[in-house]
Amino acid sequence: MLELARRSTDLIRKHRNDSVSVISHMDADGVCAAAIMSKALERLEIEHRVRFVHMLYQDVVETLDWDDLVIFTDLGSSQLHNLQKFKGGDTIVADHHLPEAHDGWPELVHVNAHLCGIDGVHEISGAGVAYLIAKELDQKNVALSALAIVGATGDIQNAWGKLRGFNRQILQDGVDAGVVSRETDLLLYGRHTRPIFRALETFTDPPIPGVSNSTAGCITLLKDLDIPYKVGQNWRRPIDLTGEEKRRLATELIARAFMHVPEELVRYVPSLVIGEAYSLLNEDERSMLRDVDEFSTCINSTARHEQPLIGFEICKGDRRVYYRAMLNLLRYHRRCIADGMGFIEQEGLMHTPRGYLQYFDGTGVLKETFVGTIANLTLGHRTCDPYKPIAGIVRERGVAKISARCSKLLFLKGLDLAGAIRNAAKAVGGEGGGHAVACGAQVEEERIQDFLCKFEDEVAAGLGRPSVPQV
Ligand SMILES: [Mn+2]
Repeated sequence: MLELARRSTDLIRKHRNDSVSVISHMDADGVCAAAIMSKALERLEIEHRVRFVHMLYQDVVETLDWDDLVIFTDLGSSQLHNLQKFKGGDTIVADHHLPEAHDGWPELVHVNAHLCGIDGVHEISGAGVAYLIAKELDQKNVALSALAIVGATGDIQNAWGKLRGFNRQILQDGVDAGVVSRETDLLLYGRHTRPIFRALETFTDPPIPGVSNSTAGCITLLKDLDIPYKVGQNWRRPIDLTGEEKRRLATELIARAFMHVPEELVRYVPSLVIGEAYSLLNEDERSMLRDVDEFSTCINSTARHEQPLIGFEICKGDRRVYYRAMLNLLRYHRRCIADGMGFIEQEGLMHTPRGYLQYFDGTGVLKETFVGTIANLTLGHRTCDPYKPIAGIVRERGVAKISARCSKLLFLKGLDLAGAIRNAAKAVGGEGGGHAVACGAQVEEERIQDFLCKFEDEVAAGLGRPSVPQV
């Protein structure tokens, strides 16, 4: 990997005074990867342009400009066949998705984790690969490890309750550089920003009886455990709890989850309640950007609303104009969520014939880029069986786009939802992929029922497989 990173740095230096562009994936990891690459290029005073795309489909590639050096981050590896027009030109593909073979393109430097014996699905992200190149360009770029951690989290590579494999080396770089801290903590969302009872009520994977989705229940729980949720006029945040209070709370959360979770999944519960949490030490203590998980969610929402440049500038350090723009976007995001969940509430969910899968069709109501967010939240909603995957569909111009999500418990049990959706899509002439608990596909609209049946078969088979080894 380092050898390939070195070859890319040679190529970057060679084009110091030429036209350079960075093309990246429009998701949290892709935005972080582009920001890392852009910061590294700026340090060398190399001018460059940045563009974000969903996928490198043929029609998208047509619209990309030909520059003296083109750098793809967090995409490219699995769609090299669509990049023919860049053949013969200096190109870097820095990616962690499963690569396809290529030949007759000696100018291509293909930096892919899988080609170096590293598990790109779980152990390094696109931002991580970009970071390795940045670090090779200049050791001072170690501070960018913070963004590589945000990117890995965006791709849910911490689904075990902590980062693994190569990501841990990057994490260590961040700790050594003083930009990241690592703590064992309750895995509550909003550790630095939300009152403890709010953080508790939004905890839904696994569902905790009397806690998930229940403000009153959370307040009663805290009272019963003798954990004050207010000091004077101030709400206490998860981060404000003492170690002893956290232990008491964790024990109770795990015990309650045990009552609800099916027996075969019980052993995975503790790792979803307690795990490693990461903080970014250069961010304000009460900021949404302080916790890595929240940071990545912020960046993810900019990408979901097709405003990745906002996320990109935030990653690069802007805390003024773009930060305000992001806050506005998040307000809009919350409104979209409320509307989307209202729709789910009203319509309810449908089920595939064998009952392994639940789904909804948001055509005409939900934006295609937003259906995944709603699928994710629906998983924690009372109308949903949290122990079965859920798919959200949007049909547009004869094409059905599907986003699927499942509980981390199913992933820990061994279900690879991305593999399942890829196989199912392929079986009906479509395309699919993504991450183990969050993925998507597109198929022809008239094949949607066939697709759902195939997807269900794949899920059923996947749940029968042995569990992913724990590290
Ligand atoms: Mn990625």
